[in-house]
Amino acid sequence: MTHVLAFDLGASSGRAMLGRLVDGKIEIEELHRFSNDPVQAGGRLHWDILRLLHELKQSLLKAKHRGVVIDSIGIDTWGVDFGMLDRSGELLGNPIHYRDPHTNGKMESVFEKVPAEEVFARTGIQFMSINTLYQLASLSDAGSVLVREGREFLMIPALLRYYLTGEKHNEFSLATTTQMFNPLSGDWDGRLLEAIGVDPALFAPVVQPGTRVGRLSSALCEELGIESAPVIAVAEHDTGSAVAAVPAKEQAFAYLSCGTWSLIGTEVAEPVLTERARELNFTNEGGVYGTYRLLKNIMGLWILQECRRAWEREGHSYSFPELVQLASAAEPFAAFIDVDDELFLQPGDMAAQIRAYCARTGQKAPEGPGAYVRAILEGLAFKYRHALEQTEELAGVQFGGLHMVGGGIQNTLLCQWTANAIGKTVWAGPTEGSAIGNMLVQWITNGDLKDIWEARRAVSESFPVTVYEPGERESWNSAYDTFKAKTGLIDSI
Ligand code: ADP
Ligand code: LRH
Repeated sequence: MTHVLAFDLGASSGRAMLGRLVDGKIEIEELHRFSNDPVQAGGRLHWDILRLLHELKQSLLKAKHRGVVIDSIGIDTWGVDFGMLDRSGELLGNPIHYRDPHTNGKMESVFEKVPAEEVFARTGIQFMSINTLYQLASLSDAGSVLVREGREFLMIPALLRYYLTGEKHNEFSLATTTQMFNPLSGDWDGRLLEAIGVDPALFAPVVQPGTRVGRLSSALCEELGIESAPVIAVAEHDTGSAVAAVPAKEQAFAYLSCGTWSLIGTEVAEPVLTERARELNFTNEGGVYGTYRLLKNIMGLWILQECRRAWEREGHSYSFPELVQLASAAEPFAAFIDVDDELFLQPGDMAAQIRAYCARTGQKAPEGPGAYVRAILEGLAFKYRHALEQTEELAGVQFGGLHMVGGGIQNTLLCQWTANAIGKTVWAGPTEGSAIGNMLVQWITNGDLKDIWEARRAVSESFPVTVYEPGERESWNSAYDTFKAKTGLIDSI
């Protein structure tokens, strides 16, 4: 029996999952799970890349101890971040975390060189200060060694793959998240790179999801005492892998990938580069097999994660299920927050940020953890409705319901409130969407599944889906109006 191994690294945790296909059904097994803890050092927030590499090696050892033969391996991670290699292939510095504040104000300074309209026309990507374009602009302006001495730009999965195989390739789905990749030319956008003072020669051509990109190196195999195995560039953007695993039967479907971030949208054949898409600040990220992911990045459960961390620092430890329980007992529609406000982007005491938001918008601050969590979850559900309506407008489709995947679907209250807010059915599952999508592309490449639609059918036949029907609508509709008034969000046409 052969297996594929999926490394799926989210912003809060990573896992190594073994997958096998048995009579067309998918079976998955968690080999290893580890937290992904950013590290503040030298005035910068970093990813602990060598710790992550260590965890991948631990996973390979666990696979060895399980006695399984690995057919192939794929890696997916969060978007936008990267490492830079020097002329001898050494990593320059520890990769910087997208939440480091060095990109504050950088969007505006890039737009002085290339107008925002042109940036969107060239990339089709949502304007967010975390995008690689603004990270590199900041490093370039600061005369960073990464820009001066860098010879090879590798996004996080490509960097990890380089350490496992010695090969260097970036992958398409992830490349698009940088806002430096032009979907029309199918290549890195030289004009944008030159405008920010970065040499386009640092960017090797990208490979498509499903490309075989090397094998575990002999040095690594010797170190771990393991057999080599092929490595496949899957949809190396975790959201790209999650969307690949949505168990949709219809071609036009809506999804919400729910984890540290919330990504809501639909799959399209071509990027939507219209004026309206730019105005609504939508994104067109690369998908699998020639598709694009027309979606909106929403701040997501990050705010809840940060609240939990802050309460822990104060000596109050809550599990996620406990927080959900407290929220369900709190008063409904007491405070309305726009989860995408910039107050919530950087790490910190989110309860204090919520109080600041309430003060700014003339609302009474929540009292007690349950009230804070309630405001966050309701705020997310309202934002999902807002973005789903905009997706429908841009794609010209009315969706019958919403597929939710990712770790966040374990929050059953959020799933139910999402159904209430959007007034449509929510189908929740699978939880491990990204890891499963990672596996699907490997199986298609290996010839074990025919195409993405056979793969999605296998997902729907292998994993339970929980159905949430919208409950009482009147109070959610009138609360949505209050939400828009308090947050100042505009309506879709
Ligand atoms: P990422 O891949 O971005 O690191 P995940 O998809 O693993 O994130 O989702 C993590 C989120 O899922 C957590 O922030 C938390 O809000 C939610 N979550 C995880 N487990 C539970 C649970 N048992 N009950 C409720 N929510 C949960
Ligand atoms: C979700 C995600 C999202 C964004 C963000 C940086 O994990 O990949 O799609 O790109 O992280």
